[in-house]
Amino acid sequence: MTTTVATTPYEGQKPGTSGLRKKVRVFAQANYAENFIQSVFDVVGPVTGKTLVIGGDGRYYNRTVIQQAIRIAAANGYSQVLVGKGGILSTPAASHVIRKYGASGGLILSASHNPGGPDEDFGIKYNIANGGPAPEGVTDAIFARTQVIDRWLTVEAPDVDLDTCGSVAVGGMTVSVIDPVADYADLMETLFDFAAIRAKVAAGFTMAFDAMHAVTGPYAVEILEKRLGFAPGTVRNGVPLEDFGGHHPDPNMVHAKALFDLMFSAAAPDFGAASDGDGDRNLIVGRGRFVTPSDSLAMLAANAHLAPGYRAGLKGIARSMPTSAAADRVAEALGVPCFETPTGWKFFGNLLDAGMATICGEESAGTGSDHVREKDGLWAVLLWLNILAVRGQSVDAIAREHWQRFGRNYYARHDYEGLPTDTANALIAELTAALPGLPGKSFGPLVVASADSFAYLDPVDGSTSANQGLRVLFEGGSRIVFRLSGTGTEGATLRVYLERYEPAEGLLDRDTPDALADLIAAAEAVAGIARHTGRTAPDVVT
Ligand code: G16
Repeated sequence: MTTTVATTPYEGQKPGTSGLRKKVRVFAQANYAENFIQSVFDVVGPVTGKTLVIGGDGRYYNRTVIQQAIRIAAANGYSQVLVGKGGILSTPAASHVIRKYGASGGLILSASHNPGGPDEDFGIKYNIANGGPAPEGVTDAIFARTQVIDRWLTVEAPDVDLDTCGSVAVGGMTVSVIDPVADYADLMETLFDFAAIRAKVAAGFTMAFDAMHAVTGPYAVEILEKRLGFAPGTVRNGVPLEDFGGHHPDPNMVHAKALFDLMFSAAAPDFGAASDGDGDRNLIVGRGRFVTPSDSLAMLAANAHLAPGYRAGLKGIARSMPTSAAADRVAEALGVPCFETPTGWKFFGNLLDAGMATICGEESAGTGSDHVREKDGLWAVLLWLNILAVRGQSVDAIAREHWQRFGRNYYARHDYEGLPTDTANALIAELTAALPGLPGKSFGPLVVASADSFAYLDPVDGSTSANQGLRVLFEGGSRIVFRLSGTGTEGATLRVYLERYEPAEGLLDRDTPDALADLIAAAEAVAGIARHTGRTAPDVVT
């Protein structure tokens, strides 16, 4: 029996870069999650007879919202819900399940790399039938719906046992609890040369994978330890915890410090990697060699043909605008197009669907391909392993050869977190107004070639997205990008992306902070970061 529950709108249910992310205590308010989920179904409906996938990264409050979503889905007329056992599905696995079972979409419950727990973050994202994040047209419509919603629908039904695979009826709908790992692991076997990697492991190749007590633990144990033969214990922090063990499940040199320290020590294994809260980000670190996400995209693209799934070559490469231009040089050498999109994986969906790009990547530690419509942490790790197995070289040697061929894009991102929103907006407004006067100006040895606010024209559907970051480009290929994060839950985060291009015949072995010193000074001079924020150093450097 369907029940209609009267409600009133909540302010601020606007999906950001990747869905609606708020504190758990915000989501826990009466009707808050229900309003948002019902708004999604109202926008993407009619949903009668359709299949919905539900999964999350296992963080605190996942199970509560999954039970709510199941009842609301039944009341709205879905015929089937597929949910990962334990409520778990990594974001790339959810994307695959949506595609494989022909679902009309999915709810992914995650706040990605943000911390979890009763006082921390939660999130809900809707993905469409191609398996990818809903495009802006859909998220805008969902937001509009949340502003006028006056009821949500539910059925009376007990909670579904999420810990036992099998099917049960909820109202007139079937809920199938599925193995969250099997389909995804099988897909990976079709893309990569598992036999070559297994042989390499059998010959003594070692790795450390930090699952950060997040969703990839069960996937990594199955694939790395069971199917590829890495020693038990290769996967560290492999049990998903609701609060990620009290840490930020963000695979960077700050939050995966233990892995970094190991990889730069005498005890380092051959290869190190990590993934984030929901399994879509990756960290790649060889023995004594960190590979920036931008470089990783370029190196993976240059070597992808060594893996069975990409032997036919790439149709194109796509990267978000703040990601370094290292991939552009690879695309040029391969004779394929390189697309520059706004930040957010949702902008890659059309290019992948249209067969215009095969590999995509972002500076924020996301890389992926047309096998799903999300970035995919373990995919990147497995492609690296495949390349290492075929080339028989270290990560460091592969990186050095790459730079000797293409030049090196020294790169860093400086984050200023928890700024008052007004302060951050004032900085951006002032800089935006100053952009037209910058070309021709010098900052130390750097001369501004051009400056603009990035806007994107989607070549597939003709839609435009304006105000996607401020770019200051210097002569010689260096640049600074300023942008406000769209994934935080408190105040504003200013991101400053610094990139310096060093040609192949130049100095390829400098320390990154040293190589970027002129750009760091120019960023301060151009934007007045200290003047606006009172901060003299970033909170996080990645
Ligand atoms: C999300 C998006 C990514 C984006 C990242 C950073 O990642 O899916 O495409 O690059 O946010 O966004 P921002 O700079 O706005 O914080 P995730 O891993 O958080 O879902």
